[in-house]
Amino acid sequence: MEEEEGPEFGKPDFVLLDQVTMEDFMNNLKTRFEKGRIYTYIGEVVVSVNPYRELPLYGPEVIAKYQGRELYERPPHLYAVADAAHKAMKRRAKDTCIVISGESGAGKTEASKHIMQYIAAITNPSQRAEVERVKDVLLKSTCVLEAFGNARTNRNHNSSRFGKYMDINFDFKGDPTGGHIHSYLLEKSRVLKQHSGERNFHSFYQLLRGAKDEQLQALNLQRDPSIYIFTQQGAGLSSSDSDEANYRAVIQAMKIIGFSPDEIDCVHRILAAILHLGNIQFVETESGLEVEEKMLVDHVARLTATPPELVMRSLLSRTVASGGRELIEKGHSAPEARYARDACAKAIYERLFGWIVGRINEVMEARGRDPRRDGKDTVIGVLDIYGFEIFPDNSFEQFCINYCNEKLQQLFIQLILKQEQEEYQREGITWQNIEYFNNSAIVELVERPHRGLLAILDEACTTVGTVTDRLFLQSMDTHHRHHPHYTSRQLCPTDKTMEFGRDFRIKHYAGDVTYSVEGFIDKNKDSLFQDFKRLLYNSTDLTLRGMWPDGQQDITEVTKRPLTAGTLFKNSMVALVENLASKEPYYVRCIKPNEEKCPGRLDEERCRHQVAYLGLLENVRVRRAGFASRQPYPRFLLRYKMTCEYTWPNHLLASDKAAVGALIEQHGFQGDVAFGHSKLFIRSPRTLVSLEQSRAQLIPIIVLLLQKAWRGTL
Ligand code: AD9
Ligand code: MG
Repeated sequence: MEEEEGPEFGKPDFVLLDQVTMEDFMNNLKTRFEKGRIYTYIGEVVVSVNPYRELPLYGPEVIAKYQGRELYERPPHLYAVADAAHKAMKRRAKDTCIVISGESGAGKTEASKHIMQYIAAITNPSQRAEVERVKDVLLKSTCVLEAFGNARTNRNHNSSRFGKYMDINFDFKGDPTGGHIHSYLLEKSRVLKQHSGERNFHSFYQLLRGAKDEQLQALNLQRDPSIYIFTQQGAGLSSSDSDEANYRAVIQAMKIIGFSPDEIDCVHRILAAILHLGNIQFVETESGLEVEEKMLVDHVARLTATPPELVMRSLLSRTVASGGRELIEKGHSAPEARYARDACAKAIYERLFGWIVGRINEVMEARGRDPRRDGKDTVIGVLDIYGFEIFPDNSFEQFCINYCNEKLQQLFIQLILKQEQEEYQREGITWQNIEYFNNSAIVELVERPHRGLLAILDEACTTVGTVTDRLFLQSMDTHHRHHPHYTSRQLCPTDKTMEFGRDFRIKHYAGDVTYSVEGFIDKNKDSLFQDFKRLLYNSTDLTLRGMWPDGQQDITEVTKRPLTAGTLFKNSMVALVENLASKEPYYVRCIKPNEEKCPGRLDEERCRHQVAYLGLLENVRVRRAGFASRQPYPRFLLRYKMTCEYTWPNHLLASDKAAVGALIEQHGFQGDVAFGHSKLFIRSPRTLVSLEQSRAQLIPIIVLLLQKAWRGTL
């Protein structure tokens, strides 16, 4: 690598390790990390370790160094991968995707931002206005989505609580013409409840902290987050200085994207309505259930532009169809009313988030399509999705997130192998299959029709009568008592780390996770009474009304059961994986160096675990078992021609391939290489290292000779 420094900085590619053991891998990772080299390759995969401190690795000067260069010409960097994806797209009209994975706090979102910034910086040299506009929206969308979809958690102060896949469309010049964001499973339960030390979504604190006094008054809000049940948990963390600045930044970003002042106002009213809704309490009186502070209902009604009496009615009762088409109003008990209130608060926030994503997509809708490609643009997709999660208490959300990671891991292994195999075929080189850990049994356990855990959960949700979470657990136990990746206390009575009738455990590829079934059925059903939907659909605020199109249905028409949250998630994952599989993938594997977010400290035990479950050693082995390196003949010559008398300074052979053949023969490496149609394949990293050494020894001599030649002393 041209600019890579000496051995004290470790190997820039794990493929170059002398041996592929965990020890060697960790030593290299550590050596590099301590020297501020947070990026290392495995072939074309970037392994990134979160430094938790600002490093001088980014910005226009660094970007300029990577632009248009080949991956191995510069020290490992995200920019190189972004450039490779962009080049593949531009030169070969290939759709590509960059998949960023790693656990919470490992640096995925930061990596995705660097990648976007790189792409924005290297495109549109002619400064076309419409392309600049698309770039602005792309970059600004991150700030808005983070405000509404990120929150402070114990693992990460700016944790993405949704999965994000963003397609960027490019025209034939390689300039962005539009984009589309898919969001996955927003953790909406956070609206109601946060663990100790954690916060609700940033948006709430930003509003409370950043809005002017008059605006807060108009929203009937007070500045102190501890007044609101939804923001008073996570003691001592309620707001910070950055909330105030971010409030302004988000509004600014929304304006640039194209949100109208009315729309921004509506967003704030919705946030305020949710806060008021959270403070509504119910009391049982002799005349029935009542709301304690009626004023709050008035606030909610005014902020959502709905009649207060209807808000009150939706909180205290629900409409049910009794027999035929007759509708009756059925009063809630206090727990039912609390449940309905919470479901409503969560749903309003989720719809708001979905609407924001939709509005950004409207603005980014691809324009200026390229007629030379039958109207089809090429695409780079960037996936920044939640990493594997193991908490002390794991619930439905972790179950979905970990299933998502199983799917992505499966894809990773398949594609890395597939890609290798395809390249060998293309180049006419024989290849032997490599064995690797196949996690498809775990994916099947979760998603298989009829017997998979999601199917069993759906069945429990649609069974008439009261089916409890406990019965759901029993059903899983019955179906999977012999499954190698499934267990529960019932099936393994001696294991006291699980609770009877509550816990089950999945042996994930990344480790064992114990899930509590409590709340699974409820979260999967994800039901919201039609009364709320109708109420909000009938709002006189057109923006808000637009978020509730399903509210126009009459209760008697709502016969079809909506798809469950689990099934919707599964479908979206299947579609995502299909989409990724159709593109040329690039991978960024992020590692979190320590739990304490401490700058520059690498906790070996934690990293070892991540290296293991990300399958990085396997990745190195696969890469080495095939060919450690491959280079087009002209590039190879450019780099190493000085090491051979037949090729320096220029060769006279029939082709570059023949010249490379002569060079390889002179070094005696014939047994270690294969000659493809357009590329040289080198099996052992040692060969490459040896070539690099010869080159390094010759460079000073050549420089000296050149200097002499210039001075005319030669
Ligand atoms: V989560 O799954 O969304 O909870 P991420 O996205 O993997 O997680 P994130 O990118 O948000 O993690 O990084 C966490 C924090 O680490 C950031 O807020 C930064 O403070 C810090 N970080 C991450 N990457 C870098 C970096 N390249 N340079 C400096 C970094 N700091
Ligand atoms: Mg993130």
